[in-house]
Amino acid sequence: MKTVITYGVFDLFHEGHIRLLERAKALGDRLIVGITTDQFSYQRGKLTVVDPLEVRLENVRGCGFVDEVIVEDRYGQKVEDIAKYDVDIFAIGDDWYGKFDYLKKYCDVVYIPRTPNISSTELRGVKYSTLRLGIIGCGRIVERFIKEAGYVREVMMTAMYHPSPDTSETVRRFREKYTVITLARTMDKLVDMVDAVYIAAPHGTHYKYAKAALLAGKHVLCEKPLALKKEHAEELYRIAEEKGVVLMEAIKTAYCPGFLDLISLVRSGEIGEVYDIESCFTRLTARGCREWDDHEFGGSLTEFGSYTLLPIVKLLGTEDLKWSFESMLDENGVDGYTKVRVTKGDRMASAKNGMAVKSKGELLISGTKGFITVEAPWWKTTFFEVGYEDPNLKKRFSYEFAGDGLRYELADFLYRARGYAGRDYKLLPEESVKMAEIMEDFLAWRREKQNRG
Ligand code: C2G
Repeated sequence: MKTVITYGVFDLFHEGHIRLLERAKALGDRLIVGITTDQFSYQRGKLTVVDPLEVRLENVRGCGFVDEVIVEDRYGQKVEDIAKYDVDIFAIGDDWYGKFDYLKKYCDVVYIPRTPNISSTELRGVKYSTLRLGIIGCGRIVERFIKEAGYVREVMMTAMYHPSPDTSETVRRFREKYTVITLARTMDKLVDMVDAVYIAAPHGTHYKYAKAALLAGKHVLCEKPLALKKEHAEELYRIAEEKGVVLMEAIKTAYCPGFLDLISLVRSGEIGEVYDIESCFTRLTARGCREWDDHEFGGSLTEFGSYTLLPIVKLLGTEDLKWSFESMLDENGVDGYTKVRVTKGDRMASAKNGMAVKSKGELLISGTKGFITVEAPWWKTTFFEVGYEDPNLKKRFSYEFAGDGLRYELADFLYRARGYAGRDYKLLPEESVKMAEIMEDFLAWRREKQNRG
């Protein structure tokens, strides 16, 4: 009796998969198939898997060649499975040629020729056409974004808009580098050319551009902060709903695997009731850039507050919050360091933001049963520890945060733009609106402080 094992995602189950499984089965008597969980696929960089695990398991189980189906959820599992299931042959498509030679120590390894001209990626492209994305602005983040979009596939940057393309040196350099991205001379032209818009223009322009794109019926992914007035943020979400399009604030932490797990863990009651949240984001920022020069909307809170306030609104909720500010302002009245204190009844939180002061970028959540410390830089949430009264109970969790992490928000945006329901728990409109309200209050408070001199 010869046991064969193979692995895969098996998304949008197709002819190529069936033929692979048929030939794998023919290599022996019993075929086991390991199906990758959504989370593990995500970790391996497959960010746009469509079918849920249950569907993928059913499809493979029902194809007629498979004797047993198992779930693969971690690196290194294959070695363990080979021993556990007494496997004789490991089989895999030859797109993986050579990659699994290390398993030859444990069993035979067979690479099966891949069926040409069919793949899950192509099927996704047929079922859902590639999302054409127009970019507004071309600052530092845009280049990172374009690079990250390469990992999401199925998204293509096709056009860009800038209010003064002929005089801006940045636009000139950008166009030289990205020749396939067409320059749209007006916002109207841009929205005509694309399915969705990514806004990476200066803070003060987000509302205007987002509104124009939403009114034109386009999905919008907007850099943080989405808006600097509560009313504006509310209006944008209302238009998005009326138009049936997606509006997402691009706070990358909200979409990254570690942070999502952290929030679920706290919500499951692991550390009891949360009474204090302390978050901090500082980046020493040289003078002569937008963050300092934009006297109206620049500064440390508008720059980093979307990160530091995120765990606070997620864990304390958005109702009945009160807040106050302390800031260090420069000669132009721009805050180089700001601390926001938030309370909700007897629960409390603080958010530290700095461009002129350096501090440790940690997140600490304190509850009635325990606490969580997220190692700096916490906004990537690659490692956190859960501590209790009894130090022996300490638990540790680690996660991937690939590249610049923008791929996670972009993959989510793509999912939602394609109409998947139930995907918008990661950053709720009311959370985004609450952060806009806090920033609006802050800017009013800062103006008053500036006027008082
Ligand atoms: N396949 C094939 N022909 C195609 C498409 C896929 O033979 N036209 C094979 C792949 O080579 C793989 C299997 O079908 O052996 C499953 O493919 P995917 O679902 O794309 O999974 P993959 O990412 O290749 O996962 O660690 C290895 C992975 O688990 C394999």
